[in-house]
Amino acid sequence: MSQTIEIKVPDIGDYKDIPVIEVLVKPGDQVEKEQSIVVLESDKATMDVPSSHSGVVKEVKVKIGDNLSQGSVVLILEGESSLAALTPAPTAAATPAPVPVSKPVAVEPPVVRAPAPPPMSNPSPAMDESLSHASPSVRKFARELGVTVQQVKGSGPKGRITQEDVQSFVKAAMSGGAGSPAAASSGGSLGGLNLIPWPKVDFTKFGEIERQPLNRIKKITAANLGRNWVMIPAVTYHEDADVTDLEAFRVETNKDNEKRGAKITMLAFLMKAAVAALKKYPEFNSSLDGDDLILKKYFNIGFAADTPTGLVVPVIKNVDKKGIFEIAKETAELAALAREGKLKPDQMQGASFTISSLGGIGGTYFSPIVNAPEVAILGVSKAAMKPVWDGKQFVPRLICPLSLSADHRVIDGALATRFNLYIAQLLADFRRATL
Ligand code: CAO
Repeated sequence: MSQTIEIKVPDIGDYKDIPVIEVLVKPGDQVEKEQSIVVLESDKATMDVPSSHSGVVKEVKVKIGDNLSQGSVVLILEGESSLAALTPAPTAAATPAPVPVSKPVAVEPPVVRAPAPPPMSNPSPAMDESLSHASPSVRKFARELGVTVQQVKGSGPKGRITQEDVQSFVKAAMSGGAGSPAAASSGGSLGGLNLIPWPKVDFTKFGEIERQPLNRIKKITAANLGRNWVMIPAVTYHEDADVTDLEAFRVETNKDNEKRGAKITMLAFLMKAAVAALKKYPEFNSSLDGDDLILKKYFNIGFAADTPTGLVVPVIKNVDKKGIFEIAKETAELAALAREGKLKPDQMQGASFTISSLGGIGGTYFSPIVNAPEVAILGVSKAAMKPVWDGKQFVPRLICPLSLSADHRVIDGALATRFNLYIAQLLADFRRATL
């Protein structure tokens, strides 16, 4: 026996009235549980809404352009009786969380983040994207490249836009050609750089090759990092922090807490030190908005997390109000979610400063890329024992390399050096944070 089931939008955090940009099913389609049924896109993130049940689509209740919130009915399914028995009045309550399909604004940091990259130019408000002839897959392809389809001239039947049209459009844009989105947009575009085209090489002339398409996270990361690298005049400042005592304290505390299963990490101390430095030097906790500087009174710290599919930047909110154990636990949980690809958009938003810690891997120093619209990022490499002159002799100390990249439009070199030095001093002696 089958039963009619309403499939609703599940909990999508603070998001409300989010436009549908793609409907992925039609009446008569067989839908599996957790299969994506519509795609929503806010100005911050794109998310797939999954079906809470399997069954056959009886009716699609939404269309492109409709605004949906938690609880909006998306589909009517003809489902299996066993499911219906479990949920006599089926609702979206059991629906898995929507999957953000655009993630970080990956670390930006060298990092990727949840927001979709901004379009390469703004569509005219008079234009309705749904009027452009393009299939959902071509629209998706265009969105991944940051192109709005109404900018593209279609060469298919009845002016239909093909994937090749989108590719040609992007090529023209990359070479700064007329009609390119970059050339068309005002300020902040890359078109003004008037760059020569990217070198086109037939690599097979030199040996065997394999072509591997970039995954979605990598494409979004590339778009964000490319923009940040070109648009932000960043300088990287290096400092050495003596973490001998801190590391000894951390190891000792972890021994004491082993039975509780709680572990404190260097990253948690770095976050606390970063917050103390942000409070002392508020320009670092800011964003540029035209000729204004937005100074933030909250202290949310993003951290670059390496995942099998690319870089993402989960965000720990209100670090100033949390203890070291709590921060360590939350970073471990968010890093695990990141690796499983299960971070929700709001878990990757709202950072005021980012830390990119490569210390668990190695390295001496590096130049992290500022994660716009933040104005600075702290890169941390592997601490190592070094001989340090104490005035009378060389003594072995555990030295942690810090690399701070800062947007020079907001932060001068002297200020950046003071900030970096202050973090190093805090790591050497956390009592300073209480002064
Ligand atoms: N110096 C020396 N050792 C360090 C260290 C440092 N600065 N930071 C961490 N370690 C050690 C820890 O002590 C730990 O050792 P034990 O297992 O013996 O205790 C080990 O490295 C792993 O540390 P951890 O479990 O605390 O993890 P983490 O805090 O180093 O990293 C996370 C967490 C999410 C930041 C990490 O998994 C990650 O993804 N790092 C990569 C980030 C990245 O890719 N950044 C570059 C972005 S730009 O391309």
